[in-house]
Amino acid sequence: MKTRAAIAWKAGEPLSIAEVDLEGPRAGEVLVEIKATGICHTDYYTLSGADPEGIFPAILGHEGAGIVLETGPGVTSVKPDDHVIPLYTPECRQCKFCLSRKTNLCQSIRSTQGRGLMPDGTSRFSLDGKPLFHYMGTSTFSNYIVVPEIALAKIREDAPFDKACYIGCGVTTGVGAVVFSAKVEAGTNVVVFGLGGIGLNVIQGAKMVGADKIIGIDINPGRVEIAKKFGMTHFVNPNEVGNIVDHIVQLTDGGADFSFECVGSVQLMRQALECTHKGWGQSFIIGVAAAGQEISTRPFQLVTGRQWKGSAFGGARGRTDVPKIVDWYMDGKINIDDLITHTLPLERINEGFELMKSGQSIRSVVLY
Ligand code: NAD
Ligand code: AHE
Ligand code: ZN
Repeated sequence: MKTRAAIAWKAGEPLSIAEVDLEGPRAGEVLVEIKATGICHTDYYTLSGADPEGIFPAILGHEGAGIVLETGPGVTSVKPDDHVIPLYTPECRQCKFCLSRKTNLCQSIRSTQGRGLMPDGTSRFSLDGKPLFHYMGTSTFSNYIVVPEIALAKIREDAPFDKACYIGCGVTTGVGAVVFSAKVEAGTNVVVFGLGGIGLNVIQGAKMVGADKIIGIDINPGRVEIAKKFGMTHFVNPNEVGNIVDHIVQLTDGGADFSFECVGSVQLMRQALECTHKGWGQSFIIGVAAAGQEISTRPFQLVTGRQWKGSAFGGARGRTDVPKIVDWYMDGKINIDDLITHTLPLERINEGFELMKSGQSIRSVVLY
């Protein structure tokens, strides 16, 4: 079949819209009509050329929601007309990682996914007979996609696609980092570096679990109002204080219990670690730093009890936890609507990237 898609031909160049060929689902695969997709900073990161796994030409996008159209042989967990969110972190429930119960990082198809291919080592997308690469196993910048069954969370049918798509990455990453990865306790102090599409979800997760001080840090003062609405109690603009670490340590009487880096800057990752409390502070890296970047700190920071950790997809097990997060949204426990600042047709997807880069948008959503 044909599908309309935004193609990333080359690093650093705008996406171009074209009709591409999509092969039907093979064994264990599912054809999905994508109804809406968010634009996440990670899409920009890969498009920029900073991603060591970035390959071109590819169809980017990993924050979608849609409807199952057709299933391949052997598929049992979804059927046509089911509403689904594609998962860049699948959940096979059989690999060593899934069975460990210690991580959400299912590895059953990670190596082919990282090479832009389906689990059998081929692509379903092509143009003029030449293959185009998949991206993060999802490629939601295409109106129709083929994905492995284990990479689909079935969600309730009354959840609107234009909001549910954001649960495919940003909402789950931010709220999940608080709830699943850090298990933030009520009454603790939380610091969030970066108040964008991820950081604001960390803020609302921290508020949801009853954190005490919720300190937001951003260089964009335009983020203050929305962050307060989502639960931020204190704002710090690093350009307006001397030493940001000292400032936070003072604000929190010795350091934060938890910090989250949601920018992708190795300098901020260090500050995020060092502003946590001696003896027990935990700092979670969420931001994705460019190829070649490395983090550093004095080992003394760890000797004295601070812990440096990371969180991917909020520690969520996609098929199990994503439907629960959809319920949280539908029950009014989390707010998605106010974070989606712009909606665009696929033809204007490049404007969505510009809005993110210039700090004008929180999330732009493409509607098919
Ligand atoms: P975004 O562009 O919406 O937000 C980034 C925010 O950081 C903006 O508000 C910006 O003003 C702020 N910022 C930039 N430089 C800063 C600085 N020096 N100090 C303080 N604030 C600064 O991006 P996003 O979609 O929220 O993504 C954030 C990061 O998280 C990216 O690196 C992205 O790749 C990563 N990410 C990781 C995961 C994961 O699973 N680990 C999932 C999604 C996104
Ligand atoms: N290819 C990148 C990896 C980027 C990365 O860390 N991705 C996150 C999700 S970001 C979503 O917006 C993730 O889930 N990582 C775990 C994994 O297995 O990729 C790079 O830098 O190499
Ligand atoms: Zn993302």
